[in-house]
Amino acid sequence: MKLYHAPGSCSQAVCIVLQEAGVLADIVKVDARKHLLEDGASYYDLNELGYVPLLELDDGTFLREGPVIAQYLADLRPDSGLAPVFGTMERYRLLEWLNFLTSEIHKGFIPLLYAVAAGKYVDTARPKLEGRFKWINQQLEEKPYLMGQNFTIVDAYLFALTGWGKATWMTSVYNANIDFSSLRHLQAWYERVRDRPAVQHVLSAEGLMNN
Ligand SMILES: N[C@@H](CCC(=O)N[C@@H](CS)C(=O)NCC(=O)O)C(=O)O
Repeated sequence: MKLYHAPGSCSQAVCIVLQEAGVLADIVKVDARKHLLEDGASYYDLNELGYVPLLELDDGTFLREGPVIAQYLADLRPDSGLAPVFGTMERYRLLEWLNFLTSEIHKGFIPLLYAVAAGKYVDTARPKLEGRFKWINQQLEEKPYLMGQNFTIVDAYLFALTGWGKATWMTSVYNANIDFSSLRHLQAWYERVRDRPAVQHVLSAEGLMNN
């Protein structure tokens, strides 16, 4: 298997899931802004949509969409606990989180990432995003992870996205800083996830240990 990945992007969540699941894959770096591979080849030749993550399976077929790739990998290792079994109510809870993170947080960042073009839209997008993070903070009041006692793929996804609002490289390149100062449950969760060996491994491989 090969994972096409851009450090610090949403595909970081998939790298974390690979590590947590103990699934081996070659990580192929993509420059997601220039849409180039490290050897200069066009990434569009592999994915005409131009975005990461993209998983190439051993039979040469491709799987797109981060939340789906993460579930596929988690389901390869059912004992990992990274995703509840299909057909259970818990699986629908996981899907509920994945859909929320995709539509309300991941894509909620877009106006901030393209702030110059988006102009005044940032003024409405940022408080909306901060409100969503505040809601997540409340959800974490009485449990260590989003789904309860165990780390799952939704924690990996939220970790990558929360990093966008916290990391100094992001706030200097973009205008993506989010005020997390009063969200202590989210802060504690962030540190808990960051300190997991699999996450440390991924951050170190991406050169993002100091963010
Ligand atoms: N729907 C896709 C969106 C992925 C996405 O937005 N990837 C960003 C990085 S976080 C990217 O590669 N952007 C480059 C581009 O769209 O050209 C998914 O959830 O996997």
